[in-house]
Amino acid sequence: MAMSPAVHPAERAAQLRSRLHEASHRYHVLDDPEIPDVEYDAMLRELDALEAEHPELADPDSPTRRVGAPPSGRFEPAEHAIPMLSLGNAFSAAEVEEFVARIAKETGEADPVFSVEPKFDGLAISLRYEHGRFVLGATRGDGAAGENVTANLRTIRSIPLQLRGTQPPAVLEVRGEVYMPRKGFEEYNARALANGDKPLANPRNGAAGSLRQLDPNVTARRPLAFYAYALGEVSAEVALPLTHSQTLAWLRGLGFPVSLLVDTARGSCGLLAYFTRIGEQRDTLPYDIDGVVYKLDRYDQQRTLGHVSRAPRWAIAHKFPAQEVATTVEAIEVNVGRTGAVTPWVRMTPVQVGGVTVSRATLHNADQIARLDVRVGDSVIIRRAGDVIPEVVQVIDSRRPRGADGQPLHPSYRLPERCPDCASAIEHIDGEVVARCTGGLVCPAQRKQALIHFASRRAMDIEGLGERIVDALVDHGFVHGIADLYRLSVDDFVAMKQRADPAVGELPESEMAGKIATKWAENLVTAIAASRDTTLGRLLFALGIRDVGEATAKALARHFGALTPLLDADEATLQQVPDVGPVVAARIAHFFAEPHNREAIAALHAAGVHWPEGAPASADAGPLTGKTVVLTGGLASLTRDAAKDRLEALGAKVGSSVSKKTALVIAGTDAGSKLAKAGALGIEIWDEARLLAYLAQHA
Ligand code: 9MJ
Repeated sequence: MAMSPAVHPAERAAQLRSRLHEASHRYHVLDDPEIPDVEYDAMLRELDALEAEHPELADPDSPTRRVGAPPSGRFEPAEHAIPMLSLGNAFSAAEVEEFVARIAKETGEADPVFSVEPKFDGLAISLRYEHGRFVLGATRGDGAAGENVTANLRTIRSIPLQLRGTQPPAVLEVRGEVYMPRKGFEEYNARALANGDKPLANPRNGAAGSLRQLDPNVTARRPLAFYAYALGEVSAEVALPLTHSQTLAWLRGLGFPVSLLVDTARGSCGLLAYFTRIGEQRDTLPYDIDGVVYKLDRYDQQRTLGHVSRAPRWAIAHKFPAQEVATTVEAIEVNVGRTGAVTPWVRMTPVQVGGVTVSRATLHNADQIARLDVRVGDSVIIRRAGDVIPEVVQVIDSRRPRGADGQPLHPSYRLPERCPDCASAIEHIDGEVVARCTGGLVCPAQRKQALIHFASRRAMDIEGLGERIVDALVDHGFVHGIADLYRLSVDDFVAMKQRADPAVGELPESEMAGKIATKWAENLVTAIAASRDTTLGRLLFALGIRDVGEATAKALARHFGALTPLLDADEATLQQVPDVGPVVAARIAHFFAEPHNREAIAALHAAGVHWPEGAPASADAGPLTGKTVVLTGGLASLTRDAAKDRLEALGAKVGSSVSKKTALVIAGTDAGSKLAKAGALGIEIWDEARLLAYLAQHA
């Protein structure tokens, strides 16, 4: 996006304005944005800088001079008595420090107090109440006038139709954000896909599109919610609080939802600490946020600072690093999973998203490919949320490579008919979203995934046996089935390493062969050997039975106590296990009916894999049955997973947070807030020694 020196500033400004106008039209009027927000922000900043540097380029119609887009004309216009401002942005700690320094200078206060708030990613609206009744609701529009969407807003349950309290103001305008909670968004899209309707691109577009429906009955069926964060016009008789944070508390009292995450903080250190704290919670929040907002708390100080064309000078939005960016598709490939599920994915030009470089994104399934029509060469928007695999969310149609005849250069993508790993047919059953390779265990891709799962931490927990090593073991014929792992020697690993691609990252560099390779191989052999001593629950989970997750595997182990009665159980017996319904019971019975699966289990047994067996559990079997135990802090003599296993074997449910329902808290070293909370709630607390004594007693 950087300006090339060859381009004249006036030309560049014109180019940026035209692109920004187009992007803004697509976003605000058509509800169909085509470029990611970061690109828009970057262009706007470049234009802002250009206009500041070249005052002769000033233009009252520049996109830098207004807040949003004009009303689309589909709704009645609604003028804002007080303009609806947007916020300036900060993208780094340095910009926040600069903002605070400026405010400190202009207010003369060294350490001013700020109201700190999450920045909700939805649609800004203004709600007008006259004598306590909701009379008008409008979108921001261009800041001076928006669209009258009162009828639609009335359908949102978190917007009060009547203020609480006995003496409502003659006029009160409350501003805030309409958003779509993540759960509602996901449920809506699942239904839309099932009904063949167009799914929503993301929760923000979902909120905007839903509010701008001409039929309020449609809006009423969309899962929307509201958070209040600002005031508009307020009639003169109201004695307003002196600070913004007090106003938010007052609004709560009037019946408005105000986020519980709002707080106050002092100085840039306080603001940055809040940014970090909210950033850590971001992925677990029930709604999307794209940053935090800092607002100078005292109204008298806000007035001293005033505002510029678009935004108040006393507030700033501190944005999280982008989660959505544009890049180019270099190839579309498929990956075959443990159950044969075929997942298409794109290899793309590497890009930074939210601070991480990524070069692959998932396309989920064939339906998603058909919906997006992703092709090689396309510019696409990808999104990365938390630790999940990045996904392709949109194709930028206007950037699709086309020939002189205007036709796309590349055809629509079709899933291959044969598995790229074993050439077996790929089956796409009508009504099922997922296509599957029919190769079963002849398919090396499925074998590899089964091995990776078998070795994973929550399964057999073989440290160091990751994807790359499993790939090499299967590709070079060292391992076919899971039991083969237990036959591998140090020499096998060293020989495999010599044959494997020297670039394989997990393997030591080839020059360092010799001693280091031997040490590496010894560690792996030791880790594999250690995994022989396991639990029935882990083994059942490790087998990778479809739909048998960790919790079901543990429930099966507890219920049957031993492997043999489980192997012989029919579907009706299996359904007596908590949480096992007819589908899962059928999967388990089919799995154990397959001779090759029974052989694999026998081979594991023969290779020395063992686990304690006991009597089948009755409903009140374990001494901790029905009790929730929470582990906090570090334990010296056993891992947290091992402690969890042992407690669960005694019937306990191991929880992650302390509440009134917690029966017992095990506090290791450096236990923090959970321990304090347990103390406050009067919950029984044990140290590690007490836990070990108890486990020994009940072994
Ligand atoms: C959002 N989007 O969450 C403001 N905002 O205040 C919060 N937006 C805002 N405040 C004044 N928390 C103008 C915009």
